[in-house]
Amino acid sequence: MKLIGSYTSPFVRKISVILLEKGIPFEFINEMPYNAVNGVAKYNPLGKVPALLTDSGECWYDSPIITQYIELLDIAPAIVPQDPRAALKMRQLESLADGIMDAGLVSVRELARPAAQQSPEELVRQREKMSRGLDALEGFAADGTLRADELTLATIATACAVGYLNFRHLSPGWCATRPHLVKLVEALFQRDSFARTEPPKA
Ligand SMILES: N[C@@H](CCC(=O)N[C@@H](CS)C(=O)NCC(=O)O)C(=O)O
Repeated sequence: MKLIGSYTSPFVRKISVILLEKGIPFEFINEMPYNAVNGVAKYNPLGKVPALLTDSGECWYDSPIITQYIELLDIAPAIVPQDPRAALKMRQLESLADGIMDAGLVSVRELARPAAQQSPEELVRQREKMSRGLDALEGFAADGTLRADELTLATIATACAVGYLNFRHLSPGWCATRPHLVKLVEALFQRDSFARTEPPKA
């Protein structure tokens, strides 16, 4: 199995963590989708990472589809419940965490533009998405929907989203008012799979 990705992408990290946790061997193909010349479109016509190339030559993208594919392999530990409604709820939490990653990514792209071309309104819009998303995750961590002692698709995606905000310094001080989320992500960050997938220091 080959995972096409970049070391800084939170979506790629989500997939790497799941493969590591399940002990599924994979080769990492490092591609930078934002480079003018890159090989990503060979695997995903949309030019985005992650993509997962299986040994039989199937290619899967985007990350929620890849997580479904991996779960279908039925390799322990299961990270999505069997019950279809419970599974749907978990995938909604994955979408919430992914949406925070999306907003983070848009912000990073906006901030990479020359200062005069940046849109302060767009940056505020994205910051509000991140903030509301974090508040929602804090609520789920507080009411026990997300538990620090559980390794699930939702807790993995949550920790990847928060890890990305930390890495890009996008929401400084987020932890001051979200104690349950802090406890949750700190537990996940202790895991070997998260230590091995930490984004490189710039
Ligand atoms: N919904 C996609 C999002 C993936 C995504 O946005 N990946 C970024 C890197 S973090 C990318 O490849 N961007 C390249 C581009 O948009 O051209 C997923 O979950 O896989």
